[in-house]
Amino acid sequence: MFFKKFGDKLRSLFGGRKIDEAFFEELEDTLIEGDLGARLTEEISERLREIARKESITEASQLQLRMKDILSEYIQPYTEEPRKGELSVYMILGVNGVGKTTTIAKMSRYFTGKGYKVLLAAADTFRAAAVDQLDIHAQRLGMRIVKQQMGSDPGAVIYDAITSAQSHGDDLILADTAGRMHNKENLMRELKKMDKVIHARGIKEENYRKFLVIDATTGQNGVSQATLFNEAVPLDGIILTKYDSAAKGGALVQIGRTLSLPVVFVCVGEGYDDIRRFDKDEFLDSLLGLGER
Ligand SMILES: Nc1nc2c(ncn2[C@@H]2O[C@H](COP(=O)(O)OP(=O)(O)OP(=O)(O)O)[C@@H](O)[C@H]2O)c(=O)[nH]1
Ligand SMILES: [Mg+2]
Repeated sequence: MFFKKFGDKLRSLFGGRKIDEAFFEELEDTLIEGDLGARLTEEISERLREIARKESITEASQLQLRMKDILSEYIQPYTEEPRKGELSVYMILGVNGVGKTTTIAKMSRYFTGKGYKVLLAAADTFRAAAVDQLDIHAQRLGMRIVKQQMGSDPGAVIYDAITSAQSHGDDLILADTAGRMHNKENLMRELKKMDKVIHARGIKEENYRKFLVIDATTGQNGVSQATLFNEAVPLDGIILTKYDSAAKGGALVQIGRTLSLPVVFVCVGEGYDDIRRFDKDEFLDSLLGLGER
């Protein structure tokens, strides 16, 4: 069988058939496959069964929009913008290889395009290549960057970045962080150090944000990552990457439902412009196979 996009599957499932037990069973299997998780799948299925019962709905097609209403309650866009004329620090977190560094490059271009003065901070000092990688993006995009040698204290990089941004009148620091799978204690310790520096340098709480990058191709793992990180440091939002490689966004709905974290950006490719603000309507339409994406 060929891999069929989740939305296409749902579209054909909802199309032209009567509601019966087999329909709900197929729906549940499809939702599980789409990374919505067992608990949430059951909840959605139950709610749809109840709607069908109460409203005497017999056509499956009539439930497709109702499912959108249900998912719509679970997932929200992150709507806050950085404040111009004040310094904000966005820490970009996430496990190995999810796309942190690439996303920072994209975000720097996005915010520069909106008139923000952006500074990059190479606070992933764990790998030598990590600093170089961000540096190459900075050069290509003409962004300012603050970096130190590999192995230096990420807190010190943040400290330098804040000093530099303040004297330069920047609005926004985008900080890359190390992606190795920390255990929770290590993760907390590292982030606490950076936290301390950020607070000590007078960055206001409302201008300090921690966003977690989740790779759409990792499915259910994304949910565990979000849970783990959010326990270690309260997160402010999620960025979904590689949505072009796997148009399965079910994990995002689960994260929204269980952790109440809003979605900031969705990334859809390796190019600098392959980044979109999260548009709930568009996202749910594509997830559910409603109309064209
Ligand atoms: N197709 C696709 N590829 C992406 C996207 N975002 C990032 N990538 C690719 O994913 C790979 C890893 O990206 P990085 O930005 O290096 O990820 P990272 O989280 O910084 O990785 P580490 O620093 O090793 O932890 C690269 O090959 C990127 O080009 C995306 O939205 N779509
Ligand atoms: Mg990186």
